Amino acid sequence: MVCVQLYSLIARSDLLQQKSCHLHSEQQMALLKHLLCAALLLMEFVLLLLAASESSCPAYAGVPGIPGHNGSPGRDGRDGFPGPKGEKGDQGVGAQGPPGKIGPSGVVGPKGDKGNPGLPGTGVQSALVMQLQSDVKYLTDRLAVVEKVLGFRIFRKVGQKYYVSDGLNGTFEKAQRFCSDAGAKIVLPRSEAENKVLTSLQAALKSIYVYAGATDRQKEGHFVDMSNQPLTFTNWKAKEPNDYNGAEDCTVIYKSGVWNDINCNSEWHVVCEL
Ligand code: MFB
Ligand code: CA
Ligand code: CA
Repeated sequence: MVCVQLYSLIARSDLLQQKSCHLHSEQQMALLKHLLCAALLLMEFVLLLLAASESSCPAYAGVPGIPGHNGSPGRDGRDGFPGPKGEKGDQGVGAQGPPGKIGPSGVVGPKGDKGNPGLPGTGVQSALVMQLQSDVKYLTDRLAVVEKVLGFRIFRKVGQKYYVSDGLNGTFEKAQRFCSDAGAKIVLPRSEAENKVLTSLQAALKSIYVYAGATDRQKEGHFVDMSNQPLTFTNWKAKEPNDYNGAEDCTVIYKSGVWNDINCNSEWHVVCEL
């Protein structure tokens, strides 16, 4: 209740202070006016202090002030509404006009030269590709063979084959393992020509006999190659093979080129073929 009384006193003194402090000077009240203003201000200040000291009073909102002077003019507004359409301009001078319409088709020209042959059809292309793949594989395989051949001390080219040797001596078993480890087989001439090449290599080795890849260990008197295939070419010496002492199941080739069956545990030069 105290607060209400205080606030109503403040409000009334505030109103009185606003009115009296704006009285016109003609009424010869200037001195009184200033004294009255100061007294009212002092009283408002004291009343405010009293209100603030009443901890339970809510904050005083104050009497709304007299409206202020007009503010400065605002900034220019947005552009105005578009004006009316202008008149059509004069014809441009020297300006490039728009491209003309497409003209009528020309007269058919003379027949052109004969074109180059077209690419082979799809079927032909795949055949070409397969052929190329086969050629590449062949060349790759041949290169691998040549690289092996270059690993030996001596060699001779025989058609698509090579006869190679390091001048090693050994039993048939040792010869078979040496050639197999080198990715090769024991030599076996398949024709008179191949047989002659082998003798030239034996001469270079100063060899008497070299082992050949043919035996009759499976069936006496029936010589087969290392793939157990019957021989298509032989050059047996006269009265050979004779299974001398019943213990001759391997084959050697003499430096003259004739063949003889021999004991497999005897030691002779090793020549391989790639
Ligand atoms: C035989 C021959 C055999 C032995 C023996 C010394 O020929 O067939 O293989 O080389 O001589 C007679
Ligand atoms: Ca025999
Ligand atoms: Ca013999």
